[in-house]
Amino acid sequence: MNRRRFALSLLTFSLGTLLAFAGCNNASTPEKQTDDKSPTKPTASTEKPKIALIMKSLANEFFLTMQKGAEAHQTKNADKYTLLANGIKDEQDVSRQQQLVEQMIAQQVKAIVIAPADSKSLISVCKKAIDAGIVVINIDNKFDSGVLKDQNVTIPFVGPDNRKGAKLVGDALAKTLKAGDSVAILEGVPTAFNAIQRKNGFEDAMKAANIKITASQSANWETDQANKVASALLTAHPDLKALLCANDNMALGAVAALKAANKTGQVTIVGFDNISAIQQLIKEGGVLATADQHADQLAVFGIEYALEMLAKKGSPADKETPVDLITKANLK
Ligand code: ALL
Repeated sequence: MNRRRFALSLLTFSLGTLLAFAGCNNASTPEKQTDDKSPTKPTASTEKPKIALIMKSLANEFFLTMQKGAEAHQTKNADKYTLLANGIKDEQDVSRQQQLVEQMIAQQVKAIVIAPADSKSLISVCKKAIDAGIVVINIDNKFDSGVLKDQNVTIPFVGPDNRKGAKLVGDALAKTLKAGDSVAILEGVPTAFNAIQRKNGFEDAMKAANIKITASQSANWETDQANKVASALLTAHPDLKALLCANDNMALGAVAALKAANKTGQVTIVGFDNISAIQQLIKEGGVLATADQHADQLAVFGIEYALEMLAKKGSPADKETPVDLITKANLK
């Protein structure tokens, strides 16, 4: 390798390391601003819009992937906007997300793209943002339409049809079971609309195949909780043939519970998200299927829509984004 190429790879390596560090740091100190690299601050009139991305737990690979996707998009579009990426530490820390929205209002961002931890309780603070002239785009987990209506707010949802995604996963599972078999569902946070929709989608698939849902319990999207819930379910219902998990983190907890109960291979696990740990398990046969809702693109779709809204101030409408079934057969 000549000296120039060596210097170049060293630079790429250091940059990579730096970015990796920024990512790690982000998980423990979630607030972070991803700004452009221009040495001089633009004047007020030419200033690019600041877009805030507010996510949920950055301890979940799903949101790290989402953040990386958003950052890559901002880098490619550095002339169009600056990005403030924020997350929380605990899946259910709704009040921290509320504070983040307040902070973004105070920082006078032009748009907020939010994946709410709860579908109802973040609407008021988002309304406050809208009243302050900020464009708010809801991604990933849809706000409750009843509460939006009650509060007289319109917030467009850019995200997948979670019921459809869960149905795809449930159908793939049903093909491996027979009518009358019994299964259990591990639900996400019960106040999150996407958790409810995934439960519905799993139920649709099981009903269509005449499979009995013996139990359905929340493990709040968390691996540890899923591990406990799954262990208890395996003991209480020794005839269970499958565990349908509303996200991959919970599927990981269920896989560990199976192992601890010496039941690997006897109970089928399915998940939702297509995180790397699950891809590995799908390849090895420990997990049958998951749904890919394209975490790397989810925030990007929301950001692009926010930019569009900022440019032409049209009336906001929901946009459906893709969700695909992932099994061993189509896993790259
Ligand atoms: C949902 C996402 C993911 C994720 C979960 C945990 O909103 O769609 O499935 O695993 O949040 O926060």
